Amino acid sequence: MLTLYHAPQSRSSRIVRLLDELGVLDQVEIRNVTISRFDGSGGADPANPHPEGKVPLLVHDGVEIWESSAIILYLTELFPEAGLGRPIGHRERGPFLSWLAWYGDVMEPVMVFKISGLSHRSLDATFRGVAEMTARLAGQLSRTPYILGDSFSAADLLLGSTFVWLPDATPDVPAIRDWMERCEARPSAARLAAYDTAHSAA
Ligand SMILES: N[C@@H](CCC(=O)N[C@@H](CS)C(=O)NCC(=O)O)C(=O)O
Repeated sequence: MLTLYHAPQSRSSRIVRLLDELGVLDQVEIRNVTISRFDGSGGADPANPHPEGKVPLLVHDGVEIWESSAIILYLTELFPEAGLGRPIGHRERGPFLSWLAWYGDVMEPVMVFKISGLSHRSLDATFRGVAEMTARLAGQLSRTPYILGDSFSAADLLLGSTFVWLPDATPDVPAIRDWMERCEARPSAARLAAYDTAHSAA
């Protein structure tokens, strides 16, 4: 039994999209919950078992899995048929794990500091900044159409979700813009937007 705790238009949206890409939406119960939003609206939902009141949270047979990259790894391994993860032994396994971790350890902090207008020597020393993050992405995407190589993976879905969330922050770099266009042309992007719109209104 799989349950995803989800708040429309939030970081859990990318997990709904992943479930769609994996073709398993019918195997997961999606429970919509409220969360505290940046603008002060909303609030933690007593129906959400996440210890910090956050989403996404996946519960599998009573066991909680939290943090987007962990949930993505878990689901791509549970449902390998769609080929969105990279199994042990695959030559893209290492880069797959690395990009998932890089998202949470570098990309997201850098973006949050940027939109918060924060800058400090120790932040720069630890995470670098938007220029370095952009160069890292562009370096890969100027060599391959997707982050791991020739085919779309859950790493593209996770990294790209940053610029779905913050379209104006999409770097003006052709390799990155073309990659986002390729990722967002996938039917799952429009289906997620429709899903979240329908459930936001509810
Ligand atoms: N690093 C976590 C971040 C989760 C997170 O902060 N989610 C936001 C939604 S966009 C949330 O639940 N915020 C409510 C809160 O912080 O109370 C992940 O990617 O899963």
